[in-house]
Amino acid sequence: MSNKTFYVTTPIYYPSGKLHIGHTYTTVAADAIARFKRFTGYDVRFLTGTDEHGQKIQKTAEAQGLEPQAYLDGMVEDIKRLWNRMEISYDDFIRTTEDRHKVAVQKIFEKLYAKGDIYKSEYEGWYCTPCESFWTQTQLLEGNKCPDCGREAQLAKEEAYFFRLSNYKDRLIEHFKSNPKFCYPEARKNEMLSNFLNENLEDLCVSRTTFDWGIKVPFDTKHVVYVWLDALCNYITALGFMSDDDSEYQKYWPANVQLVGKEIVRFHSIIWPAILMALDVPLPQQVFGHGWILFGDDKMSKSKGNIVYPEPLIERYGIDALKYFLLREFTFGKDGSYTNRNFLGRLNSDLANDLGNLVSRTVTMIEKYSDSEVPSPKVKGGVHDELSIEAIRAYSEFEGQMDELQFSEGLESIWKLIRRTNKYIDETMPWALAKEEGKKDELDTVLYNLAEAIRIVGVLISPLMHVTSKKIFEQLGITGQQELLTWESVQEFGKLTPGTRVSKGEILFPRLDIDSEIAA
Ligand code: ME8
Repeated sequence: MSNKTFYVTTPIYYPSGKLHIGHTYTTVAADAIARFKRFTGYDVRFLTGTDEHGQKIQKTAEAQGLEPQAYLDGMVEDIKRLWNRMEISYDDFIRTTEDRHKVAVQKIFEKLYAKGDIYKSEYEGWYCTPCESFWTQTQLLEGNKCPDCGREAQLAKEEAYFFRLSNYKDRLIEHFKSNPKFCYPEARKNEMLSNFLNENLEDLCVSRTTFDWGIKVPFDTKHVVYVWLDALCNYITALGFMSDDDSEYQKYWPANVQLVGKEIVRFHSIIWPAILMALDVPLPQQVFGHGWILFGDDKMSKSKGNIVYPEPLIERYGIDALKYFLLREFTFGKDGSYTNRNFLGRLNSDLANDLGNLVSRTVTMIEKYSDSEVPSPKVKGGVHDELSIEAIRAYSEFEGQMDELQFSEGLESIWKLIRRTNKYIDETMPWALAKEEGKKDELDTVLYNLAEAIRIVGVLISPLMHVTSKKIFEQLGITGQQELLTWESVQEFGKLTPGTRVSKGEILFPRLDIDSEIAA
C-alpha cells in the first residue's frame, strides 16, 4: 500500500426521502476523485453515509406510522442499493445511528463541555425544521421565513447547551486568509467571509429538549445533541476518533477534500472547523462547495417535488452515461440546469458520435484491413506525430484538471484527443490506403496509432467511466495486460504491443432519437 493517503468525503444525506440526481452528483464527483487518486497511487479513504437524527426524520417516520429506526433501515437499504448499482467505490458508509458514532459524539460533547467550550443557557429564537437550522429574528426573511429555504420558521424557547462559536471567529478568519484554498471555490470563501465571519458570530445552540430522536447528552439526558453537531462529527467518528482503535483516524485525518453543496458550506467551513479547533484536531485541507443542479431556475429538492431520480436514467442509458453527463455538463462549483434534452444531446454527440464511433471504426478497420491484429507502426512524422503529441497533451492536461476538481475541463481534454483521433481517420483515409499499391506501411501505422489512441482514451477515462473503459479494453484485447492499463502507461505513446488481437463488441453508446426518448 502506498504511504500517500487521501481522504475524501461526501455530506451524509438525510434519509427523509429518496435520493435524487443532486445527491448523485456529489457522490459521483467524490467517486471520481477517489478512483483517480487510487489510480495515481494514493491509499484512499472515501466516506459517505446518512444523517439519521433530528426532528425532520422523526416527523417523517411518524407520518408513515413507523418507528424512526425501522423507517431509517428501509431508507438506508435503498440508498446503499443505489450506490452499489452505480458502483460507487466508497470505503465506508457511516450511519449516525450506529454505536460507533453515537458513543464518540457523546465523548466529543463531554470533552467540549469539560473544556468550557460548551455551556448551559437558554435558547430563545427561531428554528427551521426542514433545514434543522437556528436563526435570529434579524436573519429571517419577511413573514418569519427561513433565509435558506424560504419556509416558515418556528419560535423556540428552551433550556439548551451552547457551543462557544464566537470564541473562534478570529482564528477562523485567520485560517481563511492564510489558507486561500480551504473554503473553495473563491466565491464561497468570499461569501463566508462577508456574510458570516464579518458579522458577530453568535454562540451556537447545540442541544434540543423538545423531541428525543437524537444522541443523548450523556450528563443531562433530557437533551439530545443538535443534529448538525452530531452529523458533522461523522467525518472523524467513522475513522474511530476517540475510540479504542483510532488507527484509521491517525492515518487519514485531516481530510484532503470534503465535498458539499453550497447551501451547507457555512456548516462545513465555519461551524465544523470551530469544533475541530476546540477539540485540538487539525482542519480538513479543503471544503469544496459545489453548485446546485437546478430544474428550470429552481433548486431540485425533495420538498419542492421537482425532482429527477437517477434510477430510470441508469437503467435506460447505463451508469457511465449519467456519470459522464454530471461531470461534463456542469462546471464543478457553479450551478447548472438539468434538462432531458441536454442529457440526451450529450449522449448522442459526445458518447455515441465521438467516442462510440471512434472505437467502432477503429476495431472494424483493424478487423478488415489487418486480419484483426494490431499491425506494427512503420512511419513517423507529420500527422502521425501530431496524434501522439495530442495524446500526451491530453494526459497531462487531464491530470492537472483532476487535481483542481475540474472534471468538466478534464473530460474536455480527453474529448479533444478523441476528436483529434476521429479527424486523423478522416485525414489519413485508411480505406483508401488499403486500396492503393505501396501504402501498406502507411496503413499499418494509421491502424496502430488508432488502436494506441483509443487505449490511452480508455485508460484516461477509467477513473470516471470504468464500465466503458473496460469495454474498450475488451475490444482491444488487452484486458489481461495490466501494464497497458495503468496511469504510467499513458505517459508515453506507443506501448501497445503489435500483434494484439482485437474483436468487435457491442456498440458502446447507441445513437438515440431524442424526440422519441423524451416522449417515452
Ligand atoms: O444537508 N444540486 O443532507 P441532504 C446539487 N444531512 N447537489 C445537491 C442537490 C442539488 N439540487 N440536492 C442535494 C444534508 N445535493 C445534511 C448534510 S453533512 C455533515 C450533513 C447534495 O440530504 C449536495 O451535496 O439535504 C448537498 O449539500 C447535499 O446533497 C444535501 O443533502
